[in-house]
Amino acid sequence: MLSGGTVTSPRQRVDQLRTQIARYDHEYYVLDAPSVPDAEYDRLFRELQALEQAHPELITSGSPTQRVGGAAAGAFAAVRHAVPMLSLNNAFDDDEVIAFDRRVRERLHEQHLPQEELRYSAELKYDGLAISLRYEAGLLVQGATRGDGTTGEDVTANVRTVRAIPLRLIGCAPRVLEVRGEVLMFRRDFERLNERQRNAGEREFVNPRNAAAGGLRQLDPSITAGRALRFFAYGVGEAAGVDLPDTHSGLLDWLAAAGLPVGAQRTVARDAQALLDFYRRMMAQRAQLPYDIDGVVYKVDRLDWHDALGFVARAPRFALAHKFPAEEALTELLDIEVQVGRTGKLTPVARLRPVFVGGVTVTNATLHNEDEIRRKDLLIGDTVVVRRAGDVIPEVVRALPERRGDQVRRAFAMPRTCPVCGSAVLREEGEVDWRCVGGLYCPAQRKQALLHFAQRRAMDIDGLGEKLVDQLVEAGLVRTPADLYRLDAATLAGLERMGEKSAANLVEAIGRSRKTTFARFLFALGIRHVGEEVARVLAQRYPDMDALMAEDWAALAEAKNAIQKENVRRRARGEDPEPVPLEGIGPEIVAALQGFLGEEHNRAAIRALLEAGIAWPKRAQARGTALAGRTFVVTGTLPTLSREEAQALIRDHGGSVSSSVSRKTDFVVAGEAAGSKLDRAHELGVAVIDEAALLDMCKRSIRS
Ligand code: 5U1
Repeated sequence: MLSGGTVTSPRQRVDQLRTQIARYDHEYYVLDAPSVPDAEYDRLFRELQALEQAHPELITSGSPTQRVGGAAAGAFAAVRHAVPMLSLNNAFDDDEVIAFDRRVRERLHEQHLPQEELRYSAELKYDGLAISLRYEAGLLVQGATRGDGTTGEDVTANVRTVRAIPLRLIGCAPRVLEVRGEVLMFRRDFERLNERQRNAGEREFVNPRNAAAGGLRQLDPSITAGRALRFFAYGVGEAAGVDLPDTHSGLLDWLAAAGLPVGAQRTVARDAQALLDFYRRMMAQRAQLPYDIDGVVYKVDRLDWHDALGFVARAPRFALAHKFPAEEALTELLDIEVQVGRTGKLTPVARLRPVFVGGVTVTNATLHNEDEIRRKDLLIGDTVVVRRAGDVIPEVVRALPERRGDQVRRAFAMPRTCPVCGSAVLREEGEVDWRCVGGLYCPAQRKQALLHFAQRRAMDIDGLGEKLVDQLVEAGLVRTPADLYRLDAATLAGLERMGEKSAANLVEAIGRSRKTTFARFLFALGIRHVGEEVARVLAQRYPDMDALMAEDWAALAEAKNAIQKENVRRRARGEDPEPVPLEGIGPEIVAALQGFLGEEHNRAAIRALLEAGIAWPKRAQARGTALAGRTFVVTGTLPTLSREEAQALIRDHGGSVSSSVSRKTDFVVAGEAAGSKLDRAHELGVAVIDEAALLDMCKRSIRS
C-alpha cells in the first residue's frame, strides 16, 4: 500500500489511521477545533473499516470502528465503585459560600495547616449524568453510572460510543485510572434529536439532561451512538501506577493533556469574594455556552488537604456546588389571551400565576399560535413547566397532565372575530396564523404600526414609546403615521404624565425624523415581509417612491421567473447567467408589495407622509458622499456606536456593508478586540480606520 510515498503494511496503515482518527475525534469533541472537514474524517474512517474487513486479525477493541459493538445486554450489570462517587453540598446564596470558606479556614487552622496558602479551584457544574470511566494500562475498560454512589450500572458498551471519550489515554498508561465526570448533550444536538423525534412521530425529550441520561441507559449501544453525547471530566477515583499532580487545578490540566475533555471555564481563586466573582461571570456566560450548566463548583485546590477536611454524610467538606437560580419552574396556566400584532396576527399569550424563574418573576409567555397550544396539549388551569434561560424570553415548555385529576379544564379556542376591533379573522391556506382583517381600522394594529414606524431602525422618533402611542390612539389624536407630523406641543402637553418639556422634545424628535433615507422610510411603512434588508434592496433599485408605486408587479414577477428559468439553461450550457431584477426578493415579497401598494388607503398614507415633509437625499446626492460606492466591514467593539449603528450610518451615507473582508473591501472599521477580520485586512492591505475616522467621513459627506 502506498502512503506518503513509502510502502506501508496494512498493520502500519491501520495504526496510522487509528492514531489520526483518535486525533481528529479529540480535536472535534474535546478541543472544539476540528482541523479537517467532516468528509476527510469520513474518508479515513471508511478506509480503516475496509482494511479491518480485509484483515479481521487486525481488529482490536481500541479501534474507533469498534465503539459500537458491545453486545446488547439484557440489563446493566452492577459495578461497585472502588472509590465511592460522592455528592456535593449545595449553596444557593452568597452567605452560604462565605460560610463554606469560613468553615474550611477554621478546620485548616484546627489542623495547623497554613490557611494563608489556601486556594480554591472553581469550575462549571455540568447539568448531565455523573459517570466513572475506568482505564487500565491506558485503555478504557469500563464505564459505570453513579448509581447510589457505591454501586452503579455497567454502561461500558454505551460509553464507548461517546466520541468525546478517548478509548486510549494520550501519552500515559497508568495501571488503573478512574476518571470521574459528566455525560451531557449539547443544546444544538438536543434540538436536532427532538426534530428527528417529531418527524418520526415519536415523543420529544424534555431537556438535554433527560435525553443524555436516556441515551446512556440504552440497552442497544447503537441508539446511544446516535445521540451525540458529550463528556466533561472533573476528577479521579481510583488511581494506581501514576504520579498525579498535587492540586485539583493541576489535575484538570493533566486530564486534558491525557486527552479527556475538561471545561475551559475555570479559575483558581484566593477567597470567597473571588469565588463569587467567578460565579457571576459564569452566570452571565451561561446562555452562550453550548450546553446546560446548573451552577459552579468550588474545591480546595490542594488535594492533600481534602482528606484533612473530611466529610459530612456523603458530601466532602472540601467542595461546594453553588447553584444558579432554576431555569424551570412549575406554575398555573391561569388563562390564554389573544394579542393582535402589527400585521393583524393573532398571538395567544399565556397568563401565568407569577413564578420566579431564571432570576425574574414571569407572569406571561407567548404561545406563538394555535397549533403550538395543541401540540403541547395545554388546557387552561393546567400546571405547566415554565422555562427562562438566560436572556431568552420565557416559554411554557409543557403541561403536567398527570396533575389534572378530576378537575375540569378549559380548552383554548381561537376567537372567530378580532378581540380588539371585532373584524373577521382569517387563516390563509397553508398558514399557521390567524389574522384580523381590520388593517389600520383595528386600534391594536394601528398602535403596533405606529411603534414600528417610530422605532430606532425605522424613522427613529426618540421618546415615542408604547404608553404614549396607546394614549395617542385612544384619544383619537393619531390614526395614521402621517398624523404624528401634525401634533403640536400644546396638544401633547395635555396628555397624562406629559410635561411641557417632554412635549416639546417629542415634537422636535418627530420633526428631526423628517430627514431620513429611502430604505428607512420603506422599512417604516411596515409592509409584510419587508424587513431592513429588503427595504435596502428596493431603495437601491428604485430612484424614488413614485417609481416604486408605478411598478407593474405582476409583469416583474413574470420577468423574474422567465430570467430564472433561462439562467438554468444558461448554466447548463456553461454560460454566464443574466442578472435577475430584484435578486433575492422572492414571490412572497413581490406579492406583499403588490398587495400593499395596490391598496388606495396605503397609497394615500404614503402621499400624506411625503406631504408632511419626509424626505431623503436623492440618488445623485448619495453618490457624491465620501462613502458612496465603497464597501465597509465593521469589526470589534467601537467606542460609542454599536456595530448595527455603525452599519446603518454607513448605509445611510451611501456605502455598503459586508460581513467578511475580501479584496473588494475598501475599509475595515475596527474597534477594540477586533480579531480575525482585522488580521485579514492587514493581510490583504485593506485600509483600516477607527470610529472617529468613519464619523469624520460621514461629516464630510453631502448629507450633513
Ligand atoms: N464540576 C464538577 N462537578 N462535580 C460533581 N466537579 C464535581 N465534583 C463532584 C461532583 C459530584 O464531586 C467531587 C467533589 C468528588
